[in-house]
Amino acid sequence: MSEFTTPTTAAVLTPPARGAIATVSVQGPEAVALADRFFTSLGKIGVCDANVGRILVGHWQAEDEPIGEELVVAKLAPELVEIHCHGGVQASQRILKHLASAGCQVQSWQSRTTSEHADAIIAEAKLELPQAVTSQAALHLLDQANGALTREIVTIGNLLDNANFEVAQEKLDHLLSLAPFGRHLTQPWLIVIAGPPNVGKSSLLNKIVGYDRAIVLDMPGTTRDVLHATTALDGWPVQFSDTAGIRVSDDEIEQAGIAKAKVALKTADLAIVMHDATDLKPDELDQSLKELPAALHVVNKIDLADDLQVPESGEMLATSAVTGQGVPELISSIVSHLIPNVPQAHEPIPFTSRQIDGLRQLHQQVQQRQIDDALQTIQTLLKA
Ligand SMILES: Nc1nc2c(ncn2[C@@H]2O[C@H](COP(=O)(O)OP(=O)(O)OP(=O)(O)O)[C@@H](O)[C@H]2O)c(=O)[nH]1
Ligand SMILES: [Mg+2]
Repeated sequence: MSEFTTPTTAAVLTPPARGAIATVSVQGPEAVALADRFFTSLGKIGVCDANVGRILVGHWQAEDEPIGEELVVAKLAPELVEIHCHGGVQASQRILKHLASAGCQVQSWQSRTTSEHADAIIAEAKLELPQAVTSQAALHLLDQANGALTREIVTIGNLLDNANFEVAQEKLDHLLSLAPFGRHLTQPWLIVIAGPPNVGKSSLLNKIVGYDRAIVLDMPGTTRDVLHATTALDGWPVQFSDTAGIRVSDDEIEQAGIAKAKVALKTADLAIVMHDATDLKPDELDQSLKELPAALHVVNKIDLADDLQVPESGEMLATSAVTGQGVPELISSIVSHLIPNVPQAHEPIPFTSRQIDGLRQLHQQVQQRQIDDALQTIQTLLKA
């Protein structure tokens, strides 16, 4: 089939996991002929004779194989056929193998998605959508898949064409301010729980995620490795990391755990630095916990401290990881710290590093009034 100028391609659209049904999409001038080569419908209607929109039930079998499969073929367009076979990896791979043996090009669903969209940003949104782990994150990505960011970038291009540089610059400033939010639509915010030993770090993690993720013991130095737990706060994806209590220690394993805790703190979007209400000594905190760029300080075990005097310097929240007191307020603080301004529905948001890098470059070009270069950057952003 190499003589065809437009290739016919096949892609599995469903994930390679256990499932009832898998879908193989065949697109191109030979799509219908390829389906007819392996498929016989129950009503003996060929896919070539079926009207567009017709769904056919029948039998799929390669000539050289002793056994076939009952499945459904849908003719979605004159050059687009979907084969709905049994789920899992084997059945769909077998169909791909048959199609490939007849000259069809096999492609990934990602390549198929990219090739279906001339607009690079819309294609990226469609590729990222399956990675969204919460419905709120998915809704914002869906807005971008429906063209919100593309339209904004086109508007910025029009502003540049009309020498309206200040407004273009304002729009770019706003878009770039949403970049951290956009990146976290598919990657959870990283929150590291840290502090001295035995203050209740693991207990707080367990309380927030609602199950016993970490071992809790009344023994300083219980947690050694960094433990992760993923959850959603107010509908936003977050990953908590529980860490070893930071103190001076001779124990080699504990030292290794403390080193890992310090590394985790460096990559955190937010640190929760915990203190013990029954032994409150914020001034004695390890230096590594004092100079964090983004931290919420939490005094835990308030159920044990009737006359707790929370230091006035800096904001401190009070919790009990045992009774749950103060935990909802802590969660609200975490969310408002990570996402001070939740974008409106349908708002344009950059969400991939390619887009963010491109917008930064564009921002610089507009600032320096390199307008021809800026318009070129816009073209590249929209058509990768
Ligand atoms: N009463 C009370 N006890 C708590 C609270 N939080 C933790 N504890 C107790 O304090 C002890 C230590 O708790 P952990 O959660 O293991 O403390 P940690 O900070 O993870 O300790 P390390 O892993 O050793 O650094 C356990 O006995 C917990 O039950 C709290 O809010 N109130
Ligand atoms: Mg612990």
